[in-house]
Amino acid sequence: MVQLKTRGDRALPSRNGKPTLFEKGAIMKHLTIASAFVLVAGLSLLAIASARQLSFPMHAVGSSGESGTATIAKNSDGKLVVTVTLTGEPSGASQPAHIHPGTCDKLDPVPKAVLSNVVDGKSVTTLPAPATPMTGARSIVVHKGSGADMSTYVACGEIPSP
Ligand SMILES: [Cu+2]
Repeated sequence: MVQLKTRGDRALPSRNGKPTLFEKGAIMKHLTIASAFVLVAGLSLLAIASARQLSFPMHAVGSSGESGTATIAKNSDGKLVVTVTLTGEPSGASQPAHIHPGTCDKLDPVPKAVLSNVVDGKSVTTLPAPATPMTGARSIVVHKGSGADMSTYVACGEIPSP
């Protein structure tokens, strides 16, 4: 469920993402769990405690052929950096990405947070530090495009539950 990595990218550059709807509790809850895991796992892992990060798969939806990984990490300012990396995105595409309530099999179509578009297979968004608890499942969803293509999902990944 919770994977910890020692990647050194927790100070990823902030881009254009200015989410207004982010439901803040979700990520913090997971990060708290990740931190607890590090402590339980022993002193040898203390070195990576400051780089705590969640990583989970982004699965292709339908025949999109787009899949990859999402990570949620805390940066040095205490903000959260959400990174989505996909292979198979069509060349030149700019695909909207959101956090939606629900699981990938049963998504609420109304997003809770707006992420940066996925361009060249990557989206990086810095979100404010969480303040309220999460209720229910949350998933990162990538849409085929804007307008009519918004209703077509090309990739989805469920934020791991405790
Ligand atoms: Cu969406």
